[in-house]
Amino acid sequence: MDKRFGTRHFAVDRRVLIAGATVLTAAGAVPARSQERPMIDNATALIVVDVQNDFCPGGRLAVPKGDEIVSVVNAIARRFQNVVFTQDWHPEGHSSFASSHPGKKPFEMVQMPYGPQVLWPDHCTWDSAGAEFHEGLDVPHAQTIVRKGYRKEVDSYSGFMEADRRTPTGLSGYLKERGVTRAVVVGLATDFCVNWTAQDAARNGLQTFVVEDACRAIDLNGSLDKAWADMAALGVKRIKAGELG
Ligand code: VGL
Ligand code: ZN
Repeated sequence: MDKRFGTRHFAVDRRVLIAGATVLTAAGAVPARSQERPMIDNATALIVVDVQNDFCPGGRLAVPKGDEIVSVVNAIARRFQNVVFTQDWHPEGHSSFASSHPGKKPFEMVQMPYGPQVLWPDHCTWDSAGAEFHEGLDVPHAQTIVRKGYRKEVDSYSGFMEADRRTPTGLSGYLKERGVTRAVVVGLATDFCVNWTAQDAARNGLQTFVVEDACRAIDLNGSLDKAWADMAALGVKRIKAGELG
């Protein structure tokens, strides 16, 4: 091979430009079978947010069509070497539950010491079937599960930082220590936990993508439009699964 065009040149050639974003496929990666797409490079992590029974139809805080993402997530995840799951994980009587606030109903707001909080139906209580991952998820190579929302008095939509905005989960350090510089975020719900996780990924200096067809939203009072705008303001790129490269 011509020395001027070593592996570096080859790596650059494999970049795929998507709507101004650059998503990398691993340099020299060859798909296992010709119809499969190439592997995503090792510096990019897939963060699969809260694909749990309570957020799927039949669950206690069902996201409309939440289960439709499962096969999309499985297909995407097969191309990643680094996969992290987040898992919403609340004790009974969690302060984000309307049932913990006499006179309040689900989807009303309250003021918490850390700011406004939407009140939710009880969901994802540890030891409940609703907190388990959807049984169709098929990502055996996922390496880490970050649980969040386990402190009774503080919620955590983000996989990186609790709602008090002071208590990190450790995910940022985990990714940095492993040389991860880019994050692709999928899961439930687009306008809550995906949104906050993607925003925090960007704030932590990761180049961040949200795959919109691998997410579904709750959409409370315009929360979905606001989420996309807030993510865009932080440089988060909105892409479709077919655009991953
Ligand atoms: C979520 C509301 C409450 C989410 C979690 O995963 O988006 N939403 N807890
Ligand atoms: Zn929750």
